[in-house]
Amino acid sequence: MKKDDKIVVFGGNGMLGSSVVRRLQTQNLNNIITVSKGDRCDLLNQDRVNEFFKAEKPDYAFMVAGLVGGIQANNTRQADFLYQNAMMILHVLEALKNNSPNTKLLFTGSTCIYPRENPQPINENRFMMGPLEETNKGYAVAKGMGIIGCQLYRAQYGINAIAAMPTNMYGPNDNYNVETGHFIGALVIKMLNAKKTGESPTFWGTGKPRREAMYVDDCADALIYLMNNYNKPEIVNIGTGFDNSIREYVEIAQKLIGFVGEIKWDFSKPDGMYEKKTDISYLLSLMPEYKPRKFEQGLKDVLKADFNYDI
Ligand code: GFB
Repeated sequence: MKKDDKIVVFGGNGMLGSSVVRRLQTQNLNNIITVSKGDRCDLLNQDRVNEFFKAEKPDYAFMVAGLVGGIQANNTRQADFLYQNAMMILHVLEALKNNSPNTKLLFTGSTCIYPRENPQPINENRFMMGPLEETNKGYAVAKGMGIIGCQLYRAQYGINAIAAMPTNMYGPNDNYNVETGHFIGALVIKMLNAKKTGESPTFWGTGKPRREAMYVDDCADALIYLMNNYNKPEIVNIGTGFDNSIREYVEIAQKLIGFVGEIKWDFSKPDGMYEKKTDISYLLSLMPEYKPRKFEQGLKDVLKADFNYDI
């Protein structure tokens, strides 16, 4: 990407989209259009998306928009997650084909596209190799369809569409709603609140599942790198390569924030996938300098960025 290139970030107000914008700006890339929910370009409306691409003809488009949420939001709104995420990427691909075929597209999926059970760490070749996790089936099918969409529009129409699969993320501008958000965002809010009130926080499930936790800016840097350097149909994992159990994350946050009371667990809530550590060897072969920060550092960074809480 060069200084004057026109770059669109779909989902530019979200956690990942806003991070992509911030990180582009640090590279002096400022010709950026952000598109968010409620804007002129409603991604659920093919006509609006067509008009947008016809008018703007951007050089690059980061498709990081989507209906996203944690395990409970996914599990209880499976049809919405399926429909909205599937339609958004199909509309973008179709609009590109008809109105702006020279735009390079980067689509973000998710590691939940992989089967429920995998040899760890999960290599990209596990896509479509087995039954999906039930708690996010709708989202996973939509994101998997997006991958195939990118590959098929590339093969049939020559669209330069690439697809990256980020692992679980947290960071500035996260969704801190404890009902609909992901685990790390909820962990931060619940632990800060426990420290303030002295009341025990309650976490979901058994605490045994293992997850990676990637700081969103590290993901954004990898996406920007891929946009600049990668032009193939094969998907690329963006993870950390290291994981912890949910219980271990709670202990780390407890120690860092300084809450000494009891932790409660709500076993009626689902655990989801037992483990999903990503194999990031393909990404490292493309971007040898990729070095995602450790969770302890990222937690300090997000506490400072979003809560002005300096440790
Ligand atoms: O991050 P999370 O909501 O989503 O939950 P997934 C991760 C794990 O943390 C689960 C546990 O085992 C939860 O039961 N957990 C414990 C909590 N306490 C909490 C809490 O207070 N809030 C939340 N949210 N979880 C998502 C998918 O799955 O992964 C999405 O649903 C997406 O589609 C994302 O793909 C990457 O990791 O289970």
